[in-house]
Amino acid sequence: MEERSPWPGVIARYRPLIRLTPDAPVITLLEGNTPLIPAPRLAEALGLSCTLYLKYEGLNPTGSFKDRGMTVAVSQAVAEGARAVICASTGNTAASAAAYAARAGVRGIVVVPGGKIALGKLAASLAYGAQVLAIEGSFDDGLRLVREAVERYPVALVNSLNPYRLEGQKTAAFEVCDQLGDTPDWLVLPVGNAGNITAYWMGFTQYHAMGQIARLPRLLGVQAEGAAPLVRGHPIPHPETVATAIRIGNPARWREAAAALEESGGQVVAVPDEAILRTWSLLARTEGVFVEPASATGLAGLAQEVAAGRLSVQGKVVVAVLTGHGLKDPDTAMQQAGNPTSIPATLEAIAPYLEQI
Ligand code: AN7
Repeated sequence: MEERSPWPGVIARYRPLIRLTPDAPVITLLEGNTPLIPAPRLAEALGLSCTLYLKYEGLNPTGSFKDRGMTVAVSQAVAEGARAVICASTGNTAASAAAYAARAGVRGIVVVPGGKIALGKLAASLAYGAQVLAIEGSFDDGLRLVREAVERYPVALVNSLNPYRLEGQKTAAFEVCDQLGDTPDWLVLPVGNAGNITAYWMGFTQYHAMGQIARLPRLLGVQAEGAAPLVRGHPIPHPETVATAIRIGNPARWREAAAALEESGGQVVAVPDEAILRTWSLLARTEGVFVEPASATGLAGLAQEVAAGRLSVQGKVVVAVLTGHGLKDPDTAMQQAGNPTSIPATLEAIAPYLEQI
């Protein structure tokens, strides 16, 4: 019989490479080990003559990449005696913090921009039993608020300002290299608060320094046009985009992200919401991969730059990080994809649809 070695979660898998107090209890939902899916039909539809892979992070336990960082941040917080964790969030960090707080048996408090987070994220955060505080304000206002709150109250901050979040999130870079058996030429991803791009670069440079990979990838960071502080070079006071996950005007990891982009010889670009939604639809229809709009942003930026002749990926290996699951944002999906066709339960009624085949 084949020997069974179940996936142990990102801390146990990469423990020697992760900074975490040695005696910390490991609070895990067995996150990580997400598939790297070849996407030839999508590459063709987007006009990309590269070998394209999708790192489908929506398959993490709470449906986004945030779980990789949250397992480490909450484990460390519990090791330090925290009885509550807090974050500001556009939704996915909230859901992840709420789940790992429940798993740890500590309180979770999440601050979200009122009316501006996707339904699946709100539902999940409430279901996990977190205290969900919807503010009259943006994500950036929320982040300011929680930074002030942790100065006064004994509660651990689990936004990506917390270095342990990055320690966990960098494991996605290790996985990409382990799965490919090589370094991709380009890693493409959406950028909001800029924690993820910072963490990927930490992971790649660490693997490179260890001799696990022979070279480093280039990074393509993509923002929504209405929320593109890194591209514009200044904070955006009132960011707007259909991709609510990345509706962020003043990223906490701005400096680190800019350094990573520069060191990698990469680029940061902005795309309009229409391009995000077009790419979102293509992902689902050409490859059967359903993501939330923010997750389509990276590929929309790649396609835009290649079409404009500003970037060539011909013959290259490109990994696009799909950060969150499509079920997170059912409202946008329904608005874009339309309603089902209602018919009576008869063969006559169904026949016209089968005759079209
Ligand atoms: C699906 O949940 O900031 O650049 O509060 O949910 O590391 O912020 C979410 C960010 C991309 C951007 N894709 O990553 C939050 C939050 C999805 C996301 C990003 C987010 P960062």
